[in-house]
Amino acid sequence: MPHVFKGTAVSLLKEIYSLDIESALGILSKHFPDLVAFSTSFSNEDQVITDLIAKSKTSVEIFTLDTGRLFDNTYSTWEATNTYYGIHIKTYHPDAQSLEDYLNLNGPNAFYQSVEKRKECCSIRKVEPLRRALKNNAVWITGIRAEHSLNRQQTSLIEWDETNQIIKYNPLLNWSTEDVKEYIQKYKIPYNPLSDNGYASIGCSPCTRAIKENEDIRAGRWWWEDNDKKECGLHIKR
Ligand code: ADX
Ligand code: SF4
Repeated sequence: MPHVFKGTAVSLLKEIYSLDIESALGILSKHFPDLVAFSTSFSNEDQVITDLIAKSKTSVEIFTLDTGRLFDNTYSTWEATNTYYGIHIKTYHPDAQSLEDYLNLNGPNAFYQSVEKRKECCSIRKVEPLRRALKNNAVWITGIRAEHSLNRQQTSLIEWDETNQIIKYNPLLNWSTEDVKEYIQKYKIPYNPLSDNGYASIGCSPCTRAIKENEDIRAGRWWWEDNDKKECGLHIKR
């Protein structure tokens, strides 16, 4: 495990606070060569970050958590992104035995039965693979934005993630939905076409639906659950 701690996050925040994202990526990569990793779900936010990483010419690793239940459009966006940038986005999969046990016990769609079973599915398909992906890294880059939820409004541009013992960098924290769209249109980069059809936030296909006008950005995620339960465990603060 690299030697990083809460204090490192605080001093890095001061260092990069007023910089543009490409320069900040350069600073982080210089501090932690080959120990900076970006998790992409191929959301519009994540596509912007992938583009900025490519432009920054840093060695930031890009990985995804393939839950096995993503939309076909998400897999196509992944393929298009690999081709566009000439890269191979790394993938982490759920532990085969844990998933097999869960499915044999609960059936294929148990996430609709209870919050507990839904969280167990997220834990096997996303959270445990994320732990493995972050294990030997010092900085984790994500596409979370303050506009997504109240929880995320309490997030900082750079913060210490106690759960994963890692520095977390959220470069688009203060971007609006419009800022993200404008960037994608300006640079004509690949993006998930579902986002043109009301899918404001995109996760696994059985747990995501399109939103109606005036609905909250994350209303289409786990829509059958109460609002305060709508996190899968990737971004939970301890
Ligand atoms: S979630 O916690 O509700 O699933 P959300 O879909 O809002 O998260 O995405 C926020 C950020 O979490 C993304 O920008 C990305 O950094 C990370 N993330 C979410 N899902 C995945 C995934 N399947 N693979 C990799 N990163 C992901
Ligand atoms: Fe399972 Fe749904 Fe969570 Fe995906 S979002 S890991 S299918 S419960």
